[in-house]
Amino acid sequence: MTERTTGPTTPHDPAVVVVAGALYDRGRLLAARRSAPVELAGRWELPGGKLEPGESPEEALVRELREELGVEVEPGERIPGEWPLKPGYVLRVWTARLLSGEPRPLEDHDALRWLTRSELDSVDWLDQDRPAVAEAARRLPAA
Ligand code: DCM
Repeated sequence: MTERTTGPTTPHDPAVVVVAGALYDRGRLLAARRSAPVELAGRWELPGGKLEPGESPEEALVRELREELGVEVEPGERIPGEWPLKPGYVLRVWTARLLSGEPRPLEDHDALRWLTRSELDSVDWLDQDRPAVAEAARRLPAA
């Protein structure tokens, strides 16, 4: 996807919102390993991306997961909270249900894993994603 090179330029600019999906399928949560940028590569995240002008967060989530993973999803509820990323960027997370397709790492990722609750600690999540992952995990059946 196109990468903004700068964040907001004045303290009065609102933060850029990054939406990510806690994507569920059959009692498992999808984790995606970033392939870029270099400082984030190899770490695992809830897949998503930046909100574009005029989009609702749910629309952005559907678009991002279509672009990045090749799947159709149905957004659910927002996971309460908001987490700072790099300066000027915040992360907000929605649950989402897989409607169709098998996720493939088409953009920004080089590996995907479906994790049961007991497997969630087996990947190295980005620090900023951990609170949302913990909250998402509460909604998964124990395995
Ligand atoms: N990001 C993150 N956690 C996520 C999704 C994205 O920390 N679950 C960060 C990585 C990038 C920025 O948000 O710095 C924009 O993401 P992308 O490059 O995927 O658009």
